[in-house]
Amino acid sequence: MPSCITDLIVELEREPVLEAVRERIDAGEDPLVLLEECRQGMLEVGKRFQEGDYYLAELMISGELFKEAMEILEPHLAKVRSSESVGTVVLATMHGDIHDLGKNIVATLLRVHNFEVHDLGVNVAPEVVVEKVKEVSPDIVGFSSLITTSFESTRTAAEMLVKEGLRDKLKIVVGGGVTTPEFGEYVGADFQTLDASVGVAYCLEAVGEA
Ligand code: B12
Repeated sequence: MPSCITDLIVELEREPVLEAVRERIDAGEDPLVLLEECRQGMLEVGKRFQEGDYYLAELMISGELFKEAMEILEPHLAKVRSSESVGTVVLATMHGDIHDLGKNIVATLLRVHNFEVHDLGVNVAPEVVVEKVKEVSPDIVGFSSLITTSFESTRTAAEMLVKEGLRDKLKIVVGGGVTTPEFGEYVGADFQTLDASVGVAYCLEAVGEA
């Protein structure tokens, strides 16, 4: 059953979305529940885009709207944060892909759980990932993938980590709307998920904090 926030996002109703998010967060609702309702809305927007009912303009508006909703939720997600680092994560959206909303959520949630996060941004070349891994020796490398054009660069980055002898010292996690367990295998990842919270739980387990 789609929630009110999900429906409002699909209809691109900016003010009502932001109002509903504010009201429900003020009423003490779990920010992760609200985040998931927003994400469901984005999935439906994507479906309408794919079916030709929405165009790029609607896709862009939904992206901005989602970002604004996250600005309201983020301080509430960050509330539980303390200070001691439990591990290091390098995050990237790889070459060919400029989607970053999901990656940014993962970064926030990881920081909430006291990971040191090095977010390399979007459209990242595989070499940049390798350089960062050499520099910060992370426990985990996370790739966010929302479009099939970034599949090859993601795999290349993972292969380069193997060639450089860095792969055994870290876990690779992939996530993002178009990823599947098969994509995880293709990349040689240790874990794949469509859910940021599940991904963070895996990362905590990987560093012995679960
Ligand atoms: C918003 C959006 C945009 C915005 C992006 C804004 C931004 N700053 O990110 C804009 C308008 C820029 C955009 C552009 C395009 N888009 Co677009 N976009 C979307 C849309 C509607 C929502 C994506 C989104 O942000 N969802 C909300 C977030 C929160 O969800 P999420 O990313 O999945 O993240 C969650 C989990 O997956 C997980 N997660 C994500 N990353 C990671 C990483 C790790 C390590 C872990 C553990 C977890 C994790 O955590 C998040 C929370 O749980 C999707 C539809 C869809 N089905 O996803 C299409 C979609 C991704 N776009 C698509 C397309 C085709 C495009 C364009 C090519 C359109 C065009 N003709 O120009 C361009 C791409 C340009 C490029 N090279 O990248 C297609 C991709 C199709 C495919 N199979 O490859 C989709 C699927 C739409 C569709 N159904 O056709 N898009």
